[in-house]
Amino acid sequence: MSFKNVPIPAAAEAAGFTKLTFAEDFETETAIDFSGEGKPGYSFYADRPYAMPTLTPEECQMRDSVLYFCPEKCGSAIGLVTYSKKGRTGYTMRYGYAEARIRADLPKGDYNGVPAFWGMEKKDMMGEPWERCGELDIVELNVPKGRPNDQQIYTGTLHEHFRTGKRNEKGRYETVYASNWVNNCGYLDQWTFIDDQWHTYAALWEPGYVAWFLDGKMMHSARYNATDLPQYYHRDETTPLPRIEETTHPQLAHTTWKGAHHVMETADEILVLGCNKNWPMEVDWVRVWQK
Ligand SMILES: [Ca+2]
Repeated sequence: MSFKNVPIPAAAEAAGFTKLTFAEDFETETAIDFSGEGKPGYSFYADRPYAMPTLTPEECQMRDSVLYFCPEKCGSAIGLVTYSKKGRTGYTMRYGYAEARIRADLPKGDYNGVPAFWGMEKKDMMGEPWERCGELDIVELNVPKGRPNDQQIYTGTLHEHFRTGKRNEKGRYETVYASNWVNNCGYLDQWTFIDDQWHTYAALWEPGYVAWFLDGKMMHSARYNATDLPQYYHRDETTPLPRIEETTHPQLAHTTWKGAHHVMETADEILVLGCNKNWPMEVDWVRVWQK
């Protein structure tokens, strides 16, 4: 880490998140552990959860303080992670301001992982049992539905995943429904198109509240609690976005949206960088500011 005199983002400072608790500039060999063993002292780990193959140095090249990330297989945008399942070491986040400077070109064909900087609960990535699990997508680039790969758009989303708690015949925990995602850009009035230049993507996460930022400007926010439906807002923070009040899975009808995302209050999020060789991305740095 070589982060002296890094300016605190205005939104982070306003929330009291003035301590830099994670910082990676992709300049030194301690940026990524390729050993597959999960050795302490690295920022990112190439050994991945969910029995995915360990990433190789060819897929994660570093030049001139930039990560050129083009993983061959990156289902669900799971690439480099800040916590190693094998070594049980690394970084997790609960509350703070997480940001990354990222550049991506348009997709060059089929892809199975979009350029993304996001967080998933440690208990899921470690293969532990859970019933509800929170996911914080700080940024995912997407292509508008029904259009060719000629535009990339910005999305920032909260997901809550549900499980029954039972194991299937293979011993894996049964997931009955995942992602009651509410606030993807499809629910905003206008898409936010992203060009091929560098941009800074961030999320501010406080108890009951998440706000998403693009180049320091708030894009949208969400408020949630344990007893009501989550509410999402336009960037003015006063105009509510429409709620989605149905679930697509009948087994969860009784829990429909109630208290969705309050699970985040006990979430330790492992941060993830993901993309695909047909939709690679470059990452200049990743930082997290906390109290
Ligand atoms: Ca850098």
